[in-house]
Amino acid sequence: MERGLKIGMVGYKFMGKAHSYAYRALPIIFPNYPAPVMQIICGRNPLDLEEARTNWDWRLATTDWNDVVQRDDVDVVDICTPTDTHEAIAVAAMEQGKHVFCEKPLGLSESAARHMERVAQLTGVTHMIGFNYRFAPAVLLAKRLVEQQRLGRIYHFRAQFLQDWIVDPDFPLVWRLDRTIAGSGALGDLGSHLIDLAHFLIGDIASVTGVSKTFVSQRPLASKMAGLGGQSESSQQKGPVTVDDATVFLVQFVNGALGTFEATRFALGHRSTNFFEINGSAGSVRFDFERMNELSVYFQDDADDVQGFRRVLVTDPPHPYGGRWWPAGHGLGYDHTLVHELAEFVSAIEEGRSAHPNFTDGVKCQVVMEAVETSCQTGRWVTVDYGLSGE
Ligand code: SOE
Repeated sequence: MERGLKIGMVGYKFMGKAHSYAYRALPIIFPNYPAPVMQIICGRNPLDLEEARTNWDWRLATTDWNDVVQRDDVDVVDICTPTDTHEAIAVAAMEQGKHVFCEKPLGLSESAARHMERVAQLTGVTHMIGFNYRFAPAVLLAKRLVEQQRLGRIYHFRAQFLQDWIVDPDFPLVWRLDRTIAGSGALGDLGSHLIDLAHFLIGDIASVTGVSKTFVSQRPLASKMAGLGGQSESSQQKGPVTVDDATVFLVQFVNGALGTFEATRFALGHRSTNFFEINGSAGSVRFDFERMNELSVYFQDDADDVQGFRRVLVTDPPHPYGGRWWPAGHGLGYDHTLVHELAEFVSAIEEGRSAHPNFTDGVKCQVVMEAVETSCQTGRWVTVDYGLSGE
């Protein structure tokens, strides 16, 4: 019986490539975890699919995800597809007893996400969602400082996820701009990460108020499906953008802290700025993904003549994942957060425990996003009711 976890992955664009890379690195960096076996990759276009299979060294390939979920030689299904297919693939896979890793956001709606969570609980499989920024060492250090009360009582959490890839009005109408496929725009694609970080670092949210905008409402039809980076040829015909280009919102946390959030694809000059700052009664921290190996910290009890934010390079042995990769001073990147999250997933499967973040975190995120959308439509504050059936 071959050891290791046999992976069936659905999707081969940005996330499919990133996860393939992470599976390759896993056994080198986490040799004591079950080694992933890259068994079968699934995608729609046979030519692109075969190129992905050979380039990333997957054993098999299929254009039918039903094949992936039904195979006896697959233990895990990794869903790297657009949002509209998450629910069907995940439910079918879990009903076949497969463990499931699903990219964010979990589903097209709160009800879809709750269905996925319910099936995960009924089938008892290990389930996880791809909120990868939790796994940056500097983010984990910020969490440690909050949990150890070293920032004191938390007053503010401010977070921004800023991109600019569709500022050009001639950028074509790709799937991320179609509500029926993506579920939402900047809110679900970028805001979901910020909401998860808020839950992870600060706690539950009591109420929200928001405003969203679609700056460019019509775009050239994409002559073929293209992803974020893939420039598809644009036709002269135009179609409607049915998602938000930007959503900004305020939250009141259950613990009394205030939150300000900004998710936009129209922040010209920001390729993928993912930033948060936490202000407490005893200190503050600042994380900027563009300098992801650093955490800026401020502590009130520093001597009066040296008060100020200082930079901690989060690569030393006492730091999260310190020493796991390289000696102190050698930084990590975006890809390392994916290796960390997949290490959490395979170790949870091996140890028979819950993985975190999981589908319950996905449901909580979906609940907050729908509250924000309701507020954007009504112009009022909306109370958040997680109504969790989970653990
Ligand atoms: C595109 O906006 C995107 O790839 C998101 O979908 C990812 O979740 C984020 O990590 C980077 O930007």
